[in-house]
Amino acid sequence: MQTHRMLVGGKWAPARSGQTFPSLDPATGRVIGLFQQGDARDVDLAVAAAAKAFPAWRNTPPPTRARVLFRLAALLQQRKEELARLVSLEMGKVLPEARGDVQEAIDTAEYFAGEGRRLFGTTTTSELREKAALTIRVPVGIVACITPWNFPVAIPSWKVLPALVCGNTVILKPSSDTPLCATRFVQLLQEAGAPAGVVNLVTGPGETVGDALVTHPQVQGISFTGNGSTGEGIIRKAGMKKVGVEGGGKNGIIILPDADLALALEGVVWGGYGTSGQRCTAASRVIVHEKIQEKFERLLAARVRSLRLGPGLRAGTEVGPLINARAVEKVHGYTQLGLQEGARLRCGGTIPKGKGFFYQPTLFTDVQPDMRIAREEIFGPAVSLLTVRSLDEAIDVMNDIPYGLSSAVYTKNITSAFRAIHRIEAGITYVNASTTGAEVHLPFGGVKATGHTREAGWTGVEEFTHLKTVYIDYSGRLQRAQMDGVDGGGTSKRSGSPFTRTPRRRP
Ligand code: UN1
Repeated sequence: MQTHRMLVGGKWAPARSGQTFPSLDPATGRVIGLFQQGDARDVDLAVAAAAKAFPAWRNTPPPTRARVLFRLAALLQQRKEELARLVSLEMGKVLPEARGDVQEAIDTAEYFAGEGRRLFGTTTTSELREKAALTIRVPVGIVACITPWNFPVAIPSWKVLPALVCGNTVILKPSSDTPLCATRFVQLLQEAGAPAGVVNLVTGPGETVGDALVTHPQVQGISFTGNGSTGEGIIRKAGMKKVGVEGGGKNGIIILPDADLALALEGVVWGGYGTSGQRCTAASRVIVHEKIQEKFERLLAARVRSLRLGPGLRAGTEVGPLINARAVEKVHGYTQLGLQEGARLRCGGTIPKGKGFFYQPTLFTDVQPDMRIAREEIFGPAVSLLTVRSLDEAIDVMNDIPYGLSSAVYTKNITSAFRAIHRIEAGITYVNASTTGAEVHLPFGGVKATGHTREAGWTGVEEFTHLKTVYIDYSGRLQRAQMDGVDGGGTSKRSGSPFTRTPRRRP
């Protein structure tokens, strides 16, 4: 059994605790590697390494920093298949989706490598003569990226790569369910030429490693994706640090009577059961118009029953395992709850016998908007079907939850589509496409209990920089904003202050 180390200041090091923890293959429950059980002492060392590396990295021209990302994109491309197999092994998603996970990291590396020659600020006018006004982007400093297990390569890339190109030094704290993918990702970054201390990896529990990062006085920025209540805790503890939080969703798909039903069906199956429902963007509520409810329900139940459950690495598997035994318990708990609440279990709802952390794809119908199964994030292959009488009611049901990440509407009517776009309370709305599948060059994030951070695309740059506003006065005289420019840019009469002279006349 291989024991993996953490990366601190360019060296692969053991944890101070001397302890390790295992990472499991969720399809079998087998241990696939041992990882360092880091704690606050390891965080201190990693922060010291990141602090040491920061001045040189900040002063490296962004196009030079970006070369690391270009090289990483090429390495990820070369090793795509090997990495995808690792993602499938450690996280459990089916191989074609695992390839998508790695592809998302390649796309991200390419996008943010290009950012090395952009990092745009804004140039604007001044109210005063012979004065320039502009903004430049400066790095936040030492940033902690705390990442979940469900996109074990893609999400670290969303955070670490923009942070690097923007001139920050980084400490990555991956989920303890997928440390092997994070270790490979960081090894590739090192191979791509990230200097010592610029990227550090500390593995271990959120309660110790995560907490130490969030409260460390030298850590200036935190980017977290994961559980909503952990995210809220981070916001409370982080004080004045720059914090980005994405804390889950309860995403819905509205299906109107004029929709292409076959297309909507594929969308619901993909959004609801793809990645075994373990995406923040997964579709866990289907809000169907009563005119088509019966037909749609029948079609959906038949399709869900036919889904092939199995190991992610087995060809032909459509739904892989859940991440761990706790997840199986949680999803099953929601099945019990749904039954107690009076929803109708149309299919699934059972834990298959045998090894691994599997759950039968589950469909509840006759679900009411106030039931907990319709409001809480289950993060598993469980979909609730709700019936409505109109678009207005559908939108009300869609919005009547704490979260606001992704959403979708299936309709051929442009008026209905635009009404939905404008009125749905979510960070993302798809029209005639499912709730998952965000592309890396667009902002990603939510509203309400999901959090309000936007990451990826140009908002990835915003997340990992501060704007500095710069005024350059080349007039050679004291010019006072809001006073001297009021009547025509520096030619106003003296205001009577002892600090101003009458502006010099031009020749
Ligand atoms: C997540 O689950 O937090 O849009 C990210 C999607 C993926 C990313 C999901 N590109 O489903």
